[in-house]
Amino acid sequence: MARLFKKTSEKKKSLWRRAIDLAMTDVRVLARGVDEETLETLEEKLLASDFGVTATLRLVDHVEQQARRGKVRKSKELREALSAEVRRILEPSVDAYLEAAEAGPTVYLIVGVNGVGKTTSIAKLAHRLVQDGRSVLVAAGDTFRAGAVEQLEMWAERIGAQFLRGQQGGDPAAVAFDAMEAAVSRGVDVVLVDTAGRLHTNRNLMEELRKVDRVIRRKVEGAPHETLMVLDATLGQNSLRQARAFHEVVDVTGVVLTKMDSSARGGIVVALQEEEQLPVKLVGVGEGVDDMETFDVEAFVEGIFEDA
Ligand SMILES: Nc1nc2c(ncn2[C@@H]2O[C@H](COP(=O)(O)OP(=O)(O)OP(=O)(O)O)[C@@H](O)[C@H]2O)c(=O)[nH]1
Ligand SMILES: [Mg+2]
Repeated sequence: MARLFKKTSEKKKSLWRRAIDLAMTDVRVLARGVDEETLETLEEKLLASDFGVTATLRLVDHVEQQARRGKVRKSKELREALSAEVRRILEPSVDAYLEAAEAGPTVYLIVGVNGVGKTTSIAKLAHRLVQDGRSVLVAAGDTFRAGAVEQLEMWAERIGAQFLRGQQGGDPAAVAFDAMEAAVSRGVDVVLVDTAGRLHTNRNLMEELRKVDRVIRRKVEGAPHETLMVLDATLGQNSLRQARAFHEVVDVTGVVLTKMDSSARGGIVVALQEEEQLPVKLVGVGEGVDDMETFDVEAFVEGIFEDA
């Protein structure tokens, strides 16, 4: 499959350095290796930085084993052991840019709970694609929240994207249907389908999402080329539960991690890959249309494990 999106070349290490406190000033190494207390501190720090239980145990285990083999004797070596294992966890993310159609429109479906930044992320993505010279259609599939259609329309106008209106209170699957028809007949390059925020615990709304997805699949071969789950990085481990629930309903292919400009902890990137096999593909770093980065494994690893 073709790829639509180039990675940002500039490494944004600083983004991740602010987000994770892994400064291990108190690494104590005994003759046998790293001592218990250091391992406990490490475990606490990883959990506090949102690495999640599974990845945390894997990382602490790895450090312990390396220490037993005499490979971790100093703070620097501990960091090296950790970063090597995080790199292994994030290996599937190294090439994780956005997939695109070989022919015909590329369709991205954007999903997530309320207020995480779906509509803003669509605006950012559309902006980037328009700047790249693509024709972009944004479809207002959030027919639920008052003002949602207008919010997206305003973004579309500012960015120079085509806009497909949904009827407030109407069927979002009908919007998806119209959007697919319009995209094919107009020869649009990329369609971005907005959806209403929904709690993953609401079965009716999750069913509705399934229907939107089904319509897209039926209308355009190979679509949706990406189903992007938008997650608010400040919500920590809650995001994992959200991702799991959405993944059961639609085939989530990647994550847009928003609000990394705030006090969020970036370990969630590792938790998502390790526990949900979900790569983070894009990172939101503000409210403006330019405030989005592609996720770069190397910048992430260097950022979090750099000497404090
Ligand atoms: N600081 C910061 N704010 C963001 C980011 N992304 C979105 N926001 C803000 O988060 C709020 C919600 O954004 P929306 O894009 O409307 O979120 P949504 O998921 O579409 O919300 P609903 O449609 O109501 O479910 C807005 O105030 C955005 O400006 C980000 O990366 N950083
Ligand atoms: Mg929205």
